[in-house]
Amino acid sequence: MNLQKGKHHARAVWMALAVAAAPVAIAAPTLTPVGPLDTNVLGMSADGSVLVGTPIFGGYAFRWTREGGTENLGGIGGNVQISRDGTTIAANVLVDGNPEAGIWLGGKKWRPLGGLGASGCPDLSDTYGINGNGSVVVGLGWDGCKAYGFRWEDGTGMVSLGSLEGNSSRADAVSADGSVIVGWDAAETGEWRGVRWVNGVESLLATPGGPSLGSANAVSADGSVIVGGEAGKGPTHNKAYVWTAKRGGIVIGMLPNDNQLAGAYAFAVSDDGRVVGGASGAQTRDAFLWTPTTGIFKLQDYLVELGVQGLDNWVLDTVTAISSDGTTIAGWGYRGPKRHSHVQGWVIDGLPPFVDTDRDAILDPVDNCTLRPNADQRDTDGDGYGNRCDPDFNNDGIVDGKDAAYMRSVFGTADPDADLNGDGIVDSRDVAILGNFFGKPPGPSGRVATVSETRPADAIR
Ligand SMILES: [Ca+2]
Ligand SMILES: [Ca+2]
Ligand SMILES: [Ca+2]
Ligand SMILES: [Ca+2]
Repeated sequence: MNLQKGKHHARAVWMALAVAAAPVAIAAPTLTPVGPLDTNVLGMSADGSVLVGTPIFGGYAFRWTREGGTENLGGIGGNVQISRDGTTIAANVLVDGNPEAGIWLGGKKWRPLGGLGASGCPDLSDTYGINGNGSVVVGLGWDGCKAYGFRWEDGTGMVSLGSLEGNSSRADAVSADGSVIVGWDAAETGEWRGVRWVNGVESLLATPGGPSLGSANAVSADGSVIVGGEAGKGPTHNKAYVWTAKRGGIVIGMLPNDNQLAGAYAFAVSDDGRVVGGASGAQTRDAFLWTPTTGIFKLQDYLVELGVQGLDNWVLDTVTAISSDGTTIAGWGYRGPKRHSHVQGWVIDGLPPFVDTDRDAILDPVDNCTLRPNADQRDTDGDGYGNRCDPDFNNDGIVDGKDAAYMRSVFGTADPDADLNGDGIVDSRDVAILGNFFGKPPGPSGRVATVSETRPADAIR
């Protein structure tokens, strides 16, 4: 009885401390609308400071910063992209009535980059990607009505990347130094196959016997990780994928969806290749993220768990950009009191690192035992520490003789709190777990500010 009474008192004090300290110790990421209503955010500098986009029906390119807001750059929009260093913006411009890839020169002035032939269809060329310092632009170039991926650089001008069998191709993205370009190459059947050009030499991403890999949409800064869509095994090619030279193509799937038309596309990847983002769904879509241990998950759900405010009126549709370190993520979605009210860009700042230390598919910031695999997240006393790391039954912050005594008193029963491993009985396995924690605090838990983060340890003794 005394133990129980003490337990509740101590828990109340502990929870009060944790709640009071949490806003200081764990600042929630923030969601900020980007650009005017009914525009898409399509690109972001590597440090997350400058974002670019265009209205949903085109018309101009814009540049957005947190300090300066939206700047209309003119041009006609298209696939507006920005160099990793934030200095150079590429988009489509109108030349003699025909769209053409161009580079922004300041104000509303643009430098058109030409085409692959004397005439287009009617586009002469379309922007799709730009490298680290803005010296290389890639995209789709037209020679009459034949279209191929292009690489443009000052000096060489616009050069066709060709294709494997003489069908169409397209260059969608380029590595920081301009040496690796990714995109698609059409088969005789018309199917878009994911490809890369390394110093101009083209190869298919898919290997015989492996999954089909469709259009490649983004490449990591160093060119080693490529992401895209239209991937899968067998007849349905509708999933997102990650490709690396070492491991080949990995189909990362899609968010759960009963619609036969559902599919997922990856559009962005962090520098280390460990955070991938895109869109998944059918008529309506949801922004997703993928990491190696968690697999694919819905971004909006994760943000809610992290305590991000202001999400109620949003449906985050598509991730289009991820900063170098993965802590800033941008895209577009629907904003307003009703779904599909208005299209608007967004950026999320201050995301914690995408680390899953114990590899149990629960990211550290929301894992209630960050160092013990506990995918079920069982926490029977509801204190934010999962049972797997919570032999501190009286919640006084230390696992000691009092906790051991409590476990002894319920040994052989189904006491939920003392059943640390969740197998339905308090037995020697649970005693062993308690033994590992003896003399130590419970946790650590991503859901509770640690003692050192809240206040000096002696304050709670
Ligand atoms: Ca984990
Ligand atoms: Ca865990
Ligand atoms: Ca607990
Ligand atoms: Ca047990």
